[in-house]
Amino acid sequence: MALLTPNDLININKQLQEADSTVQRVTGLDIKGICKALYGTFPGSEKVGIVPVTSGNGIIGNFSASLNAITQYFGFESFVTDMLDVSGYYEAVRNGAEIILMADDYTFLAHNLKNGKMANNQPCTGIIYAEIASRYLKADSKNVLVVGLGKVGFPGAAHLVQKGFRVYGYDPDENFLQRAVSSLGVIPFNPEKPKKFSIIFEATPCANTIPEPVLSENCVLSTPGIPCAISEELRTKYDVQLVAEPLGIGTVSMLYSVL
Ligand code: NAD
Ligand code: 2YJ
Ligand code: MG
Repeated sequence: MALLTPNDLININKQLQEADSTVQRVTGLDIKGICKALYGTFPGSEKVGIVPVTSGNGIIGNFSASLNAITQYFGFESFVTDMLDVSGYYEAVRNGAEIILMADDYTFLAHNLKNGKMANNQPCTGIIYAEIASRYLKADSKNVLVVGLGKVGFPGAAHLVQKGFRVYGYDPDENFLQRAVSSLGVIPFNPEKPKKFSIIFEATPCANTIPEPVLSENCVLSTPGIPCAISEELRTKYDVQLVAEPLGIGTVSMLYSVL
């Protein structure tokens, strides 16, 4: 289980602003516009309570503060509880939180206490990064390459299949690849026989996962994976439109999905 580090979250507002302008350039919509199109919802005056959780590997420096900055960037009212864990949850509800955000080492959830809806970060992240990729205004075809078919990649691949894309998938774990082939109809991608793509969605915990021969000039690489899937050298060489941000895009996808 890859954990975020405080370093990933440095300057989260700047990272969000940059991601927002890339999303706008790539799709014609900003991140809020993508969320509205995806879920058909938009925020009213929901108050978000963020509860720091100490279990397992414990508090991640910058995590709760970053969630607070992210929720406010997207127009929600929010606060971080002073207390932790169960006492923090109690504090959040007593202080009028309508949506709870909290994470341990396995699950990062959003729970809307008013309507009962609950979201998990992994599928919500996969779906929104896939949605952004699918909206590339200069895409040359309906072909998409999905690299990594785990907890984030699989739901993203499913979303692309559902939207009518021809989805090529790659995962070195044969079981994960076969699951996507048999249950989604994903076409297994063979890195030995590469072809070029203008849309790539990546979700792995590894660096340098995109083989150079699949990159086409000015392609979109939409990737929540940490560390980044592509070197700065390759990004520049192919003028890749890179959508990559460590926490905010997935979080706002969770929030809109529970409205
Ligand atoms: P996971 O372990 O469930 O899945 C990762 C998959 O990638 C596995 O199936 C693995 O076999 C595959 N993989 C490994 N190396 C590969 C390679 N070279 N090529 C292709 N596939 C490869 O992990 P996950 O929960 O799906 O998370 C994926 C990444 O996304 C992690 O780095 C995680 O931290 C990150 N993440 C980011 C955000 C965000 O908001 N940016 C949100 C959630 C998760
Ligand atoms: O409250 C805190 O500071 C910590 N308990 C946050 C833990 C955050 N958890 C993760 O980063 C895990 N990878 C689980 C979330 C999966 C989505 N990336
Ligand atoms: Mg994100």
